[in-house]
Parts: sequence; C-alpha cells; structure tokens
Amino acid sequence: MSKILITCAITGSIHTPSMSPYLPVTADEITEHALGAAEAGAAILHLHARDPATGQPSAAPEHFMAFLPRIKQASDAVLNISTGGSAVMTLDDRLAAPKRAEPEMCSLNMGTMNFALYPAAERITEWKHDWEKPFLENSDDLVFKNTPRDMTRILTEMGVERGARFEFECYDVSHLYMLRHFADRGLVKPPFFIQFVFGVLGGIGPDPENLMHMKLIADKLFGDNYMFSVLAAGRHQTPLVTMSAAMGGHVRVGLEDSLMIARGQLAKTNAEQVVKIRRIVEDLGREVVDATEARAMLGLKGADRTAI
Ligand code: KMH
Ligand code: ZN
Repeated sequence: MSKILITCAITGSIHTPSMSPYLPVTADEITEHALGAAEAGAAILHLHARDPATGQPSAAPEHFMAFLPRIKQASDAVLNISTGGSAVMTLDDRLAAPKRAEPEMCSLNMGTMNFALYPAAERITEWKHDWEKPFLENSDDLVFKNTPRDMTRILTEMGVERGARFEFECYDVSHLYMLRHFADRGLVKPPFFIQFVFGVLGGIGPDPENLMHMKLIADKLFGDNYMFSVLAAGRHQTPLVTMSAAMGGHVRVGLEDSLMIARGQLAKTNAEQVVKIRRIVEDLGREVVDATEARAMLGLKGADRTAI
C-alpha cells in the first residue's frame, strides 16, 4: 500500500499545439520535459513522438530516436513507449518505433473503441497548423482499432519476442475481462500493471463510482496479481488520481492527459504536474519509488537490454 509509482505521459497524441504553447513537440522539448518529470519523481515516462515541424503525432522511429537515447543517457527513468500511437495510425505504424527501440515497457490498449476529440475543436479560435482542425473534427467518425488480433500481435511482437512488459490501458470494465482472457491464454504473466483510464469520450466516465467499480472487478479478476494506476483526462486528472493514491493505487499525470496545473492555468512543464501530485501523495502517506524500485515491482528486463 505504501509505495507508489508516478508515471508521467509527456506529450501524447490527443492535444494539439493550438491548445497550449507549452505542449512539447520537438526532440529538445520532449527531452527537457521528460528529464524534468523524472527529476521531480516520475519513475516511468510514457512517450509518444511528434513531427517537430508541425507538432503532429508521429509514428516515425527517427522522431522517437531523436529523444529516446538522450533521455536514457541523462536519466534512469523507465522508458515506456506507446503502442497506441494515435487512432489515425495503422498498427504497423504504431509498432515501428517500439520494435526499433525494444523498450522495457509499452502501453497496450485493451479494446476497440471510439476516441472522440471533436468537442475540443469548438474551444479553439486560432489554429497554429492546418492539420489540427480536421484531426480533431474527424474524430467523430474514427475507430481506435485494438482487436484481439491486434492485441495478440502487440503481446507477441513486443512482449514474447522483445521482453517488454505492459501498461495495460483499460478504458472500460470490459477491457479488464479482455486482459483476463489473455492471461488465461498464457500470453501475459503477472504482476499486471493496469492503467484505469477515465474521461475519454468513448470510454468510461470520470466518476468516483467508476473507479470503485473498476477496482472491484479487477480485484475479482486478478486478486493479488495486479497493481492499478489511474489517469484521467483534463480537469478530472487531479481528483481521480488523488483518489487512486488514497485507495492504494498508482498515479499517472502529464501533458498527454491534461494541459492544466490548476483551474484556468496551463501547466508550463510536465514536471509541475509531477511536483503537485508528489506533494499530494506524500501528504497521503505514500512513498514515491524511484526507477530501480519500479523495475523490481514491475518485473522489467532492465535498461541495458533495450535498443535505445
Ligand atoms: N492518452 C491516453 C488516454 C497509448 O499511448 O497507448 C491513452 C494512451 C494510449 O496513453
Ligand atoms: Zn499515450
């Protein structure tokens, strides 16, 4: 109960440059934000790449490799590469960088779903780049495809063949049952690190009752063989993540999930969010673990066994 993992998700593929001038997009910015977050107490860095010229989410291995070795050289933090990428990317695209980097950890999205970003478009009056408006608006007819075949492929190519372990991203109760299915098939081994995701339009809503229920069902399905962490979108980040810490869960913050540091105030760095949640969880009596302890808790292969 006492030890707590802080994950920081640095940039993601949801927010666009017009939403915040502080969203990191270049390799320099992603490196600087990631190192700041690690310094502030994030044991795990969840990473996506962007095209440095436009800020558009990118699956290109060269965009990832422009920052991954720099972060690894300067920090001991666990590097966790997204296999979700962006819902507009093919699975081949989404897997290209993780297969190249062979990281200790990857995300794995546990179901096909709607991933609706279009309400955010209404709040933007000035667009920095041409791609942003259609990217957000067209999400009203976009499927984030994660079929059992896709998940099997990620588990096999990243887990079985490259020794990565997973951040299982569960956006609904049904996704927990999908994870149980893969555990029953022997494709994944405990301890499972399950990220409960709240507040994505298309996934479960950011209600405290939903967190209670997700934990109840996860307890039933996985017993002592799992750890849960919470991320929540936008203004729901701090309340839901704090609730997780109070319930014995772990926490994820970062500009991927929320651009804010307080009501009406943009976060200038990822580190600010880590500092804030660290203060809260320590006040709750939790002990923030470093990357070495995180590796032991999660059963990771070690930074020296990656291709970064
Ligand atoms: N931004 C989160 C809601 C992934 O990278 O695989 C989802 C996410 C997906 O982190
Ligand atoms: Zn992500």
